[in-house]
Amino acid sequence: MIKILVIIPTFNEVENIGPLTEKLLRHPLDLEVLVVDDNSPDGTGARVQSLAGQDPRIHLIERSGKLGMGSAHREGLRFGLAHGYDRVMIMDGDFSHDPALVPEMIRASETADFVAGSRYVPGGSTPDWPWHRRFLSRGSNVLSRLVLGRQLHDWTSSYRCFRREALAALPLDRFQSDGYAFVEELAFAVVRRGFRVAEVPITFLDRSRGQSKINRHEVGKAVWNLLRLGLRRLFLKS
Ligand SMILES: Nc1nc2c(ncn2[C@@H]2O[C@H](COP(=O)(O)OP(=O)(O)OP(=O)(O)O)[C@@H](O)[C@H]2O)c(=O)[nH]1
Ligand SMILES: [Mg+2]
Repeated sequence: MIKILVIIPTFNEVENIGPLTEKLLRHPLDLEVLVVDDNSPDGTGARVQSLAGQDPRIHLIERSGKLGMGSAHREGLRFGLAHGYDRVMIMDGDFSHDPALVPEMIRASETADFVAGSRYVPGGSTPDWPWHRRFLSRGSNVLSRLVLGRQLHDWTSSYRCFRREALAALPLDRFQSDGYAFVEELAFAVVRRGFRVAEVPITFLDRSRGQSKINRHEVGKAVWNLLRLGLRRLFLKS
């Protein structure tokens, strides 16, 4: 059976992380979970540590403070490479990404090097969002398709699955963004290298517990990063 790692970055997800890891580990797959926690004040790290004591399939990287979601993804991806997993997945720790879709993402990865859970292919949706949030996300994906390419319909989704070989080809140390912008930068690096991509439709639900961490500063940084990647695409053809 293929070895799967699911990375979950967390900052204050103490109510979500237990039920989420439980659902993930119930799949009849050779699957392990890595939580990358940024010393959450609500005690997420301690909760995960106690879960890890009961189940060796749960791993924890505890960092000193809030270093950003993108840098947590990066740290998790490095762990995945170092420990020989065949597939490395990433998902949010707030149930916005349905853990029941893991087998479908893994199936899609049989013929794709990179699978994105997508809100913007037929069957995908964001039913909970007010119009302004839809507008922002849709708008940034329209822009991303113009700037980065048409290979993906959802460049900013952080529900993902990598085949090991694709991940190993990426220069993880050279990525410049640490926050939400990293998500796009990573997908762009995959596409630029000509890897096979696939999208699985997802219904993105709002978190029912805990607080949102996205803010205007992060959105601004993501827009700036998009422009930077676009310029690179224009001037560096490789
Ligand atoms: N390790 C780490 N995880 C983070 C950080 N910021 C956010 N996260 C986690 O990244 C995932 C996505 O963040 P969310 O706060 O849900 O952001 P969002 O999904 O854009 O916003 P909402 O769904 O509206 O709450 C969640 O699991 C967060 O706990 C961070 O600085 N460090
Ligand atoms: Mg969320």
